[in-house]
Amino acid sequence: MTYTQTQDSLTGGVPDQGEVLRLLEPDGSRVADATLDPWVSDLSPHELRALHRDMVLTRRLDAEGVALQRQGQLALWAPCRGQEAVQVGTALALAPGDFVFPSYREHGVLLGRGAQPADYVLAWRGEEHSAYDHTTINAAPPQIIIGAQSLHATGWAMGAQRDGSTDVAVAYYGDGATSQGDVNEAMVFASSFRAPVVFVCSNNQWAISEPVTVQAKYPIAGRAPGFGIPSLRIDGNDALACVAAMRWALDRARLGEGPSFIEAVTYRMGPHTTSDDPTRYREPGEVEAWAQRDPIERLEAYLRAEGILDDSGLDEVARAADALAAEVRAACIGATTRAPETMFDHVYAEPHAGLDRQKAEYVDYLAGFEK
Ligand SMILES: Cc1ncc(C[n+]2csc(CCOP(=O)(O)OP(=O)(O)O)c2C)c(N)n1
Ligand SMILES: [Mg+2]
Repeated sequence: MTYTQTQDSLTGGVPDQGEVLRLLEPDGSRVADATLDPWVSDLSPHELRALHRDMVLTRRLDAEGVALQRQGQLALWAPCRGQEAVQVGTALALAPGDFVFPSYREHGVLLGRGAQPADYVLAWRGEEHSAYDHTTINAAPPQIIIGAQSLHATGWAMGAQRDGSTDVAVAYYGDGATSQGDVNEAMVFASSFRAPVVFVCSNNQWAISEPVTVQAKYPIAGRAPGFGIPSLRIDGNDALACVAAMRWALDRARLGEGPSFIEAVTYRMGPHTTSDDPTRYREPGEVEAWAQRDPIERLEAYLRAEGILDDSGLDEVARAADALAAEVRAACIGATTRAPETMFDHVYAEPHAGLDRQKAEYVDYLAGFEK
C-alpha cells in the first residue's frame, strides 16, 4: 500500500490490513511492483548474498542472546526472530554517515552498522550503560523508553539539515510505539521542518500482550500522510521490499524532500523478552501461520532459484553464524565486571553533588554486606 497523499488517509474506508507492497512472495517467487522495483534493480549477486548472510547471522546471534539469558549470563534479551528482513534490509540501504536510533530489539540493525561481538550483550549483562561507542557505528544506544528515539532521531536530523549534510537519521520502533505521544510529536516536527529522517515501524503484530488491532483501527502507515509524511506499507518479511522502501525513503531525505514513514508488516516469532510467556495470550496457530512466511527461507528460495546461492554457500554462512555466536558468547562471559558503584560514573559530564551523595550512600550500603 502506498500512502503518498494526505487524502488517502481520509477517504476510501479501511484498507485490507493484509494489503502490503512486496517483491518476494512467501515461497520466494519474484513479483513485480512498480513502486519498489526501481530501487533494487541494481542489487548485485554479491549484495544479495550479503543480505542473506546478515539475516542468518542475526538469527544466530539472537538465539545466542536468548541462550545466554537462560543460562544466567544476561539479565534480559529481546528476541528479534522473524524480524530479520526489516532490520537487515533497511540497514543495508544506509550510508556510513547516516545515524540510527534503534529500539531494544534491533540486533540486525546493529549488525548492519558493524557492531562488534561485545556490543550486543554488555549492556544487557549490566556491565555498561551503553556497550558501544555510538560515534563508531553511528548508532544510539538501544532505546527502552517506547518511542523516545523518534524525537532523538528527528532532532539529529534537524541538526544534520542545519549542518548542510546529506546524512539521514533513522528511528526504529514498533507498532505499539505509534500510540506514544513522542512518536506523534516527532512526526509533527519532522514534517514541519522537512527533517531528513526515516521512521521505520516494525509492525510485529504485538506490543507485549496487546495485539496491534486494539490500537490501530486503520493501517499504521495510513496515519503518516495526516502529518504530511509520505509512507509505504510493505511486507516486512520480504528483504527485497525492505531494501527498496528504505532506499526510497533515504533518497527523499537526501534530496531535501523531508521525512518518510515505512510500516514493515512482520511478526515477532518469540516472546516479547525473555521475561515474557506469549503462550498465555496468543494462539499457536497464529505463530505457525507466520512461520510459513519466514523471511530467511523466502530469500533463500529466491536466491537458490536464481543460482545465486547453493548448498556450499549456505554451509559457509552457517559456519560464519556459529563463529559470530561463539564470539558473542566469549565476549559476554569474559567481560570484566567493574565495581558496582561505577554505575554512577559518566552519567553527567560535569561533577554532580546529588549523584556523588547517592554514590557515597551506595558504597556504605555495599559495605554493610562485608560486616
Ligand atoms: C514509555 C514506556 N511505556 C511503557 C513501556 C513498557 N513497554 C516495554 S516494551 C512495550 C511494548 C512495545 O511494543 P512495540 O512498540 O510494538 O515494540 P515491540 O516490543 O513489539 O518491538 C511496553 C509497553 C516502556 N518501556 N516505555
Ligand atoms: Mg510490536
